[in-house]
Amino acid sequence: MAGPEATALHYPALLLALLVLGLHTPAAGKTLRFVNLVYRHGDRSPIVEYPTDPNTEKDWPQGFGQLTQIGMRQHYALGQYLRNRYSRFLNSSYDRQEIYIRSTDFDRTLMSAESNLAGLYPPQGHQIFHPGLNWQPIPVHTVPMDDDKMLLFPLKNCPRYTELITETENTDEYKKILMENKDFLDMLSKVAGVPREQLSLNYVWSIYDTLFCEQLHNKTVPSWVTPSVMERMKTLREFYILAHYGLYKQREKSQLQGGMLVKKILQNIEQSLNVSSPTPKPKLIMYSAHDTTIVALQMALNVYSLAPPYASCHIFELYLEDNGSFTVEMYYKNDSSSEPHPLTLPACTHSCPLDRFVQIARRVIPDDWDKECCLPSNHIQIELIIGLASGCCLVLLLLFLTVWLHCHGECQRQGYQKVATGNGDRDNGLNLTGMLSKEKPWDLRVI
Ligand code: PT3
Repeated sequence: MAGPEATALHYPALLLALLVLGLHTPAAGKTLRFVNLVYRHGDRSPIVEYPTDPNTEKDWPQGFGQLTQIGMRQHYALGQYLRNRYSRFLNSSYDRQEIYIRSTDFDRTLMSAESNLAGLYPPQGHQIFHPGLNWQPIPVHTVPMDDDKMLLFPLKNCPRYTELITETENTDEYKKILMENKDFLDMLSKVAGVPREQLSLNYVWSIYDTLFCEQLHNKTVPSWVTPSVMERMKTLREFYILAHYGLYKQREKSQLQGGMLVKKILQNIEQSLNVSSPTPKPKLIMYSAHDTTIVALQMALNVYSLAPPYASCHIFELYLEDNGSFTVEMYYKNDSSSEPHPLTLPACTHSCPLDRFVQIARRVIPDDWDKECCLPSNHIQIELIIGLASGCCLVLLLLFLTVWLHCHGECQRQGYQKVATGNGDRDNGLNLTGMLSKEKPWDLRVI
């Protein structure tokens, strides 16, 4: 879904826009110019059950992987918080040109975005379309899961990334963690009913996640699920996340993962500064996604701390400073009851000059994702097809010539000769018409 998002990242254009805007803006204190949010969906039901799970999908009102009412309330509250935070920045009533929302194509993320918007844009005056209904429809855009190269992490079909994970799993640090947790994993494999060889750290995360959801919703859990077992699985989940987005060759992993989202966010910032474009640009872009989206983003920016809780929200704010320069500030709201924490990009200040922000963030942006993932690009595929086709033609031609030369030599050695039919046949480039006009079409002569 392109919407207002289909621009390339043109750094010279961005710098020119900075210059023009900077020169023409009167000094009037710091003003907020653009906001980009990335949030995790709210509380959900488990995604899967583990083999010995006493609970099943039927125990959840809407089945697995669905936003719960707790999740809806979390996002409604976040929407209200955003209404309050941006009360002077956004129009008090919904204006379709000032906001753009994109979600991954999951029920829970789409519904989280809708709950959030219910809190952010309760209808005002003429926007109330049904008396007593304090809600209005607002578009939430998405793309099919298989096409989502921006919000759905880890991004698939990237052989180099798969290779990096294998390399990570072969590091001493990774092996040490597995060694140190061997007895625990043996025990977990038995109680959870998962064959030991299948119990990867990803599987541990999945069991932990299911139990976390079940406990939060007061479902029965087996007696082996003690606080210390939960704590141990939580630590292993953190390690798994670290191993997938950091730990080893973090910059390269980021270029293949979170860098794609960083690129999009820089494009959005650039677009918000594009004064020459006649089309109105959104002041707020929000992305509704997953824990892994926030992890990939924060790892790429080197500001990651812990696995993101439900409805946690990473905030980018672009400010025009009173001296005409632009700065970017990042915040992380990971607790509904407290204000967002300021985040500081390493090697910059919390209020980071835009050009410095771009300079640092660019390091994790892939030049050509397909190429860096070692997937043949379309261009290479076409070249390969043309090369193969030419090669085949050449081989056929050589084969034909060889056979022809062989036959020709053989005929001459054996004293056979093709003769003309008398109706204009040509042989060896000689016109034999008339010479043998009274002969049978093929005549055998001894030379
Ligand atoms: O709970 O945030 C989460 C998970 O990411 C969940 O939404 C999930 O399983 N996503 C799978 C695709 C990223």
